[in-house]
Parts: sequence; structure tokens; C-alpha cells
Amino acid sequence: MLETKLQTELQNKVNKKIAPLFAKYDMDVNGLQSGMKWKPIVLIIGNYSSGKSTLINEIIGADVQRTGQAPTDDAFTIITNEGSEKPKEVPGSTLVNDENLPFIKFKQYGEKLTSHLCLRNIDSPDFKDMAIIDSPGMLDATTEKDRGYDYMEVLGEFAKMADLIVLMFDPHKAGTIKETYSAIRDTLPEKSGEDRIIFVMSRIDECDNISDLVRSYGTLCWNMSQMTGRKDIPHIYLTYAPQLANAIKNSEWWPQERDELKKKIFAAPTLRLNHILEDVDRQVHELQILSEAMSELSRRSRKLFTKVAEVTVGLALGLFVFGDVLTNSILSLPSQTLISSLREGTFSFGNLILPLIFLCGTFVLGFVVFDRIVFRNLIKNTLADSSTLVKLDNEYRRNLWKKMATSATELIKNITVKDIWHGHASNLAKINRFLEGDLKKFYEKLRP
Ligand SMILES: Nc1nc2c(ncn2[C@@H]2O[C@H](COP(=O)(O)OP(=O)(O)OP(=O)(O)O)[C@@H](O)[C@H]2O)c(=O)[nH]1
Ligand SMILES: [Mg+2]
Repeated sequence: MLETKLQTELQNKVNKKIAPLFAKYDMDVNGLQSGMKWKPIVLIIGNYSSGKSTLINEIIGADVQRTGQAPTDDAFTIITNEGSEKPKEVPGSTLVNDENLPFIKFKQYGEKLTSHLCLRNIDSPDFKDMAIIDSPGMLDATTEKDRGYDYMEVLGEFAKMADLIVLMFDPHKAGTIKETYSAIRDTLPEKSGEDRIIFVMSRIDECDNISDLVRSYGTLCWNMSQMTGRKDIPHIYLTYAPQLANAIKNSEWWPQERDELKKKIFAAPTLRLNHILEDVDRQVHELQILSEAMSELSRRSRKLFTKVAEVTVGLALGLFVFGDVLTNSILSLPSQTLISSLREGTFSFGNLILPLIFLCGTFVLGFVVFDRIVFRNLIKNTLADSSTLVKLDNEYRRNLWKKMATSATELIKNITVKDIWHGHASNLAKINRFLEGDLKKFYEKLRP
């Protein structure tokens, strides 16, 4: 399969060319690498009782997940086909320690999350090359706090990994979609995240009549335009589980987009490579802006260093030639200066000792002045407004910088004089070559 081949190729390129640079700029290389591991993922999220587990069971064709009217499920369940030789259930504590799986990052949320995480290994051949994640239904904000881990953050992490996010809600709770949406929105790539989310209003058969449905739909559209700030509302799939549907009067009036929704879910693997490319693209741009900032800081430092060095060399040479004349006139030391020894033809190595002390002393002093005063001042001024290090000429770059400014501050705080020759410019050139060359080629290969 072309996608799998390209995925491996991209993985190798990233590991070889970009991963070492991530480490140099103290960026998390695991985030970059784990995004490229494993199979395509569909994440199902939404309010409790919105019909998430019912939809999953319907897709699998078996009652794999428990369903029920009250909040039923408080776990993240990864459902996939790992082969019959693997166990039927893998607990969270095993998942977060398996290097071959992309779940290591969930370890940081502690035991409370790992005990609410598991992998369910099913027989279905449709799930050999994809996984679907059922999530605990969203409750109200106060109850969310009792989970013992940051639910929104965890949801955001799953959303980042997912190739397709299905956001479900039912007509009774159409007004609460905003929290769920904002939890995942920030974690998705700026440019394209929107295509990764699909909105589903489920259980519409429970509306008493069309005007009831239209009212719920209206509430939803209003909330959506509020949260996206856009007037064009994305497509909302209106669906219900046919086997559960209440007797629907005038059923020909009732929309039913269940099959289309299922098709979309099974098409998620085709989005996989695009998703990986976007993620790599986003993270390498983050790296690029950090490298740009450090490269500019190094350039400014080197410029100041050259100035200090010029003054130091001038002063050192002056003192080399005339320094002993000065001490001779004040302290009568040395008895014969370098110049007079040369003029009188009595030069010996002894005449060089003081001039050499002056020469070396001035160089040391010059370096100390640069290190302790000039360089430190530059760092202090830069920290006061680090945004001057990079060009922020469009909204995209401004947002990118906002995200990376804290990391940049950390790097700037820890920079030493030695680092200003550490090849930030060549790092930046490598990053630019990767973005302009390698990554562009991958995008071209994907274009139909
Ligand atoms: N009438 C009708 N009932 C539905 C439909 N979908 C789900 N239900 C019922 O609604 C209840 C909630 O469904 P679940 O699938 O458990 O919902 P969930 O989103 O997984 O809920 P949590 O796991 O608690 O977050 C169950 O009793 C289902 O039988 C539907 O389309 N129509
Ligand atoms: Mg459920």
C-alpha cells in the first residue's frame, strides 16, 4: 500500500534529519515520533448518553461496548484487531509502557487514568488496519473535576493522535457542545484541523416532531457559530440507530445519514498520511521558529563580540608596544622598555615579558567584559522582549511564536557564550531544507 510505504519513508527521514535537532532545542521528540507510529485512529467523543458506544457496536456488528441511559462508561477503550495471538484485553498500565504503541505519553496522567484505559482486541477484519476509541461521556464541569485526572487535557491528547474525531451529541444536550469542542480545537493543527472533526447529532428519532428537531438543530448551529467564530456551519450528520429508533411517524421526512457517517469512519485510514504530514509540518515549524530565534540571538551576540574583539585587539596591541613605557614612567619599571631595547639594539627575551603580560591580560579582560557585561546585557534585553528575534509578519507566525515563546525564553536563559558558535544557522538551514524539500515532496506524492 502506497500510504504505508510513504509513512515508513517519512518516519525514516524525520528520524534521520529532524529528530536530532528536536533534542538540541529541548523539544519533545517523542511527540513527533509517536504521532507516526501505529495504525489510523478514529476517536469518538461527546456528551454522556449521546450514543457513542451504540454507534461503535453497530459498526463492529457486535455488542462490544456497554450502553445505557445514565453515564455508563468512564473509560477510554481502544478497540482494534491485534491478531488472535494477542490477549483479548490489554490494561492501561501495559499500554502506557509499550514502546511500540503511541500511548506512552498518557503515563504522566497517573494511575487514575491508566486504570480507566484499556485496549480491546476484537476479531473483526475491518479493524486490522484501524482502531476506534470509545471515550467516557462528558459530564458537567464540576463533576469533571472528580475524575482524578485532567479529562480535557487527556481528550486533547487523544484528539491530537486521531485521524478522525467524531463529536457526538444528542438533541437533549445540543447546548453543551462548546466545552468538548474547545478542549480539542487548540490541540489540532492551525491550518487544517477542521477537516479532522465531524459533528454528529444522534438519537434524532427521539425528537417528537420535525419542529422539535429543527429547534435542537438551531441551538446547535448557534453554539457552533459562537465557538468557531464562523458563519458557515460545517456539515452536521443527523442520525439515529435504526434498531433502537422509536416508531417514527412520517419517516420519509426524517433525515438519516447513518450510512454516510459509517463510510466516513471507515475512510479514516486514507486521511492518515495527510494527518501525519500536517503534524510533522506543524512541529517542524515550531522547531524552525525556535531555531530562527536562537540563530538571530547568536548573530547579534557574534556582532557584539566582533566589536568588543576589535577594541580589545587595538588596546592589546597598544599596550604591547607602549604598556611598558607607561609603567616605566610611573614606576620606573622595567628599567628598559621594549622600544628602547630595539632602538638601542640591546633587545633580549626579558624585554618581551611585560608586553606579553599586557597583551594576554587585555585579551582576558576583553573576554571577561564581553561575557559578564556585554553578553549578559544582551540576554537581559532580549528576555525583556524576545519577539524581536523573529519576524512576526503574519497571523500564523504570531500564533506560532505565542506557543513557542516560553520554550524560547528557557533556551535564551540557558545560552552561554560558547553556544553562539554552535551552528544555529546551519541547524536552521537544515530545517528549512527539510520543510522546503523533503516535506513538499511528500505532499506532492499525496496529491491525487
Ligand atoms: N432511541 C434511540 N436511543 C438511542 C440511540 N442511540 C443510543 N440510544 C440509547 O441511548 C442510551 C445511551 O447510549 P450509549 O451508546 O450508551 O451512549 P454513550 O454516548 O456511549 O454514553 P456514555 O458511555 O455514558 O458516555 C442507550 O440506552 C442507548 O440504547 C438512538 O439513535 N435512538
Ligand atoms: Mg459509552
